[in-house]
Amino acid sequence: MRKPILAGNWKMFKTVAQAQSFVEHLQQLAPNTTDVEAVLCAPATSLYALNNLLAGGTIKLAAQNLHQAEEGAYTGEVSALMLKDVGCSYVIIGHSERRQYFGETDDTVNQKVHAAFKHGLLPIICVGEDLDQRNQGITKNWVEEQVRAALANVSADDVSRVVIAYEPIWAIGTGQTATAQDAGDVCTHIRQVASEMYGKEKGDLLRIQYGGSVKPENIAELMAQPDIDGALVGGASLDPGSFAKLLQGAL
Ligand code: G2H
Repeated sequence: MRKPILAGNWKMFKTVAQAQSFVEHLQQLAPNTTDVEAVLCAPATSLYALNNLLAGGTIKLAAQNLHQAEEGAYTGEVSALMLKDVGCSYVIIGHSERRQYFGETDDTVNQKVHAAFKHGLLPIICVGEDLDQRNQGITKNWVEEQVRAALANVSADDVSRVVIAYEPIWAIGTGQTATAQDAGDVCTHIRQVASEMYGKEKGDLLRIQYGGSVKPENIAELMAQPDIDGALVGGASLDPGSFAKLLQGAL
């Protein structure tokens, strides 16, 4: 019922030439993947070139951030309209690195979600607890608050097109992964929250990814959890061979 979605978050890696070379390799290794939605979240500098390479194929393009304003004097920022203009289908919003290093809050995340929808971009909204919160046993409450805030005033029509990425901060880039069961439990809770907010039918349509040190060796176990519909992958998405294996594992 829900199509799996595998997104590679390249973060601040790859020049345009490196990004193009990745796509050319991936297209040879995994041509026309249709059973899993493949998404590449590239740095803004590579989006235009990648859009030309990806034209007519099944791999979707995503940005890693956007600014919530329509346009204006925001030096260094990129708007939803600009991202749509260079061929993005998705945009990551509220990644923990943005929240941690760039002061993003639940409120700016919500504003960005609305800006994305206004221009036909689909948001991949990141939520997750840090180690302290996990040790305090407040993971589910924390994540629930983030989800409710991110979805404030999002319509029932739009919510079925949202992707939520559950990324426990302590598992990001550390090699530590939440156990599949733990990750699955939090994702089940996220679906329950969405169902409470929008009704079970809409909650059942919401796609939920797990992120945090996902690699070819552990993706199948994570995907076996009933409420995990895909993964947001950082380090292991940088190599086309590894990304192709992740696509296989996400089936
Ligand atoms: C979490 C993840 C990608 P990694 O940031 O969003 O990165 O897979 O390197 O832990």
